[in-house]
Amino acid sequence: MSDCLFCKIVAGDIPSSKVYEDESVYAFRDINPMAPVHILVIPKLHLESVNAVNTANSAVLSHIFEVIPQIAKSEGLENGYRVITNCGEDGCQSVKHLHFHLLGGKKLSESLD
Ligand code: DGP
Repeated sequence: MSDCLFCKIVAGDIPSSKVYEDESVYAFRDINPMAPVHILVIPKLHLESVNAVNTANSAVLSHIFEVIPQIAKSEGLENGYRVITNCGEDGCQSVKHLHFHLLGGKKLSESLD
């Protein structure tokens, strides 16, 4: 989508600190890190949120969850990590392109709200 920030990052039109890329997935460091390691893992395909996942596009989701442990390992997160996706207004989703926050590198808060 031409006006989507993360589509522009995937296209290289906006610079990012790339951590991983393959044919369908892109991962880069969050501009406002909430933990020592804070990476955004996204499908290259523009999906607005988890609400846009369906049987026609869900293969990229399983692939993302194959990739996340590889990234976690390469980032040294042997002691664990957290994966979060925010959805919609109440979920405080600010960028309307499906993304998974990969957080780690410290003992994270038990609170999820
Ligand atoms: P969310 O609130 O779940 O929609 O998270 C969006 C995240 O995207 C937020 O943690 C900050 C990050 N972000 C926003 N703009 C940019 C950007 O231009 N570059 C990078 N690397 N991250 C961004």
